[in-house]
Amino acid sequence: MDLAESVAPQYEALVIGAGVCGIYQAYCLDRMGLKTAVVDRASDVGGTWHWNRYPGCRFDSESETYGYSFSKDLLAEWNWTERFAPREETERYLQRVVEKFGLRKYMQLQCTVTSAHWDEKARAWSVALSDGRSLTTRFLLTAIGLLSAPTLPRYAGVESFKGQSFHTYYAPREPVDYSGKRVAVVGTGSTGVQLIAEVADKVGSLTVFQRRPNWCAPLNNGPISSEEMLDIKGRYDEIFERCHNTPSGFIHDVDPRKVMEASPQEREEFWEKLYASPGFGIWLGNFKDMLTDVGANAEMSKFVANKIRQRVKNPAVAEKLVPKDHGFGTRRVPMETRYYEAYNRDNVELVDISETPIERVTPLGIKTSDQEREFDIIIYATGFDAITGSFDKIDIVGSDGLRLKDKWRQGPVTAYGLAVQGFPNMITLAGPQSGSVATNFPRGIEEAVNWCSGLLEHMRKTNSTRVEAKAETEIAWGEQAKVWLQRILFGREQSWFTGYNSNVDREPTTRNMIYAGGAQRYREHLSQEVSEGYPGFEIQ
Ligand code: NA7
Repeated sequence: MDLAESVAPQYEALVIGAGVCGIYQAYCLDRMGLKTAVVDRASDVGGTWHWNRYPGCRFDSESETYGYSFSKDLLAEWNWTERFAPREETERYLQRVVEKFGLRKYMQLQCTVTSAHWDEKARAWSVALSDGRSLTTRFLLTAIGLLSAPTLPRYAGVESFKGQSFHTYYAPREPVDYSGKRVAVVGTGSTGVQLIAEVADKVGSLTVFQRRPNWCAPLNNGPISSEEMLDIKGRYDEIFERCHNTPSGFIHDVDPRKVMEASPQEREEFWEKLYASPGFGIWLGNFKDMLTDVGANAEMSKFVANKIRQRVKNPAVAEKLVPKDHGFGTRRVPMETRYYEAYNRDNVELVDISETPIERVTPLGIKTSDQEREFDIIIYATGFDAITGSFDKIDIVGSDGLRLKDKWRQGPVTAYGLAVQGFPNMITLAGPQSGSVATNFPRGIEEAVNWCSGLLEHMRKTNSTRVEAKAETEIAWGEQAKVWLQRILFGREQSWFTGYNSNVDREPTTRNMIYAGGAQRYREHLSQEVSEGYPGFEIQ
């Protein structure tokens, strides 16, 4: 179709992705009465919670902080059954939201977007799908997830393995029978840690291939009784208010003291309490300088190292599990349930591949520099080309033939993580440098979706059909992102938050991927844009 000749694009808004973010955006578009489509390559809604079917998958957000806050009716209806809900429950929750608010009619599933090209004359995006169709839309809203481009290791022979093998993201829908099987897990990030702890007592043998250990801390999960759920329902306003006022959008807020302001005994007691408490408190509710000061961080790391040494019986194995190259919390802290105890089992072996590197995957198993081990199942918990990886998979071409992939080649460049100069009418809802990355995800995306919906409403009221971020807005935002990242120890470490991934063709340097200034400051930036009439954007 020649867009220039068409009266209007087929859709006013096209959302890519039917996960947590896309579903809420669809709800807002529905309420605004815009002609909407939501496309997703999966066979059902749920995004992350549709895909990651590996054993042990669950979130590390307190369940009552993970649900949407927009509907009192929904909050009153839904019962979470565990402090930290498993994948299956969250998937059911998202499916229920879609049914409850009549959003199914917008969903076009098993539709992979292959390209999106901006047509200046039509002021619309032309979106190509893998099934051969092409859709046109005024606004393109990406809700493609932070971790939806899984990466396999680039070892020789990965394809040659004769047993069953999969990346955790693509774990089979059908239950896998682990009993009596010789299972290998490669990778010890949050995913590997959940998986290892869950399957250790269900397999014949488990061999963990660890490149770098992470600092893990107990999740302290437990059931939510019906009385507790009733109590939570009565406190939702207070719970969301609290999340609204922490930098991370979680219920955990930093302690106003510095590490060295507390006596050794006070420190020990505080850390013991955090270690025994549910969730991210130990990471995000710690002393205020724990994540910014090397000395303060080293004290905390010593405390956690001792916990690992106490929990792992074999001292040589314990030493391999204690990170030596980074401090506690300077990479994402995997939350665990009896993870370290898994290594006390006779059927579990830890292979330190920094000492004996993997040379290749063979038809029968994995060959390290010292021996070949045979397996029935190999599970790759090797992470993602995070945040920008799923953008790179779509051929996104803006005005003047500019490719997003090229623009972001040296790292993302954005206005508030939500828009990109040269890519009009595209809102990157959970994009790099947005407030959704380093936060309790549903809290972050509600902010982004509300802002986006407000912008679309503003454009409707002013009869505008084109919005584009200004170059100076991007420059200023890039500086903001850089400044905040440099203030935290996190910014110096190689992890997915800083764009590191050894399995993709990219310099292994840290990238300006996240905005670490905190949710409150981020909100202020967005509110200011609105109250001042969007000065950071060109609206026509
Ligand atoms: P992560 O946190 O990126 O962890 C990936 C793990 O896989 C990590 O231990 C890596 O070791 C390891 N890895 C990656 N590539 C290889 C190769 N080639 N060989 C051996 N080991 C490798 O991903 P997750 O899926 O665990 O977690 C992602 C997020 O999901 C998590 O933060 C939560 O927010 C939810 P490395 O440390 O790079 O040496």
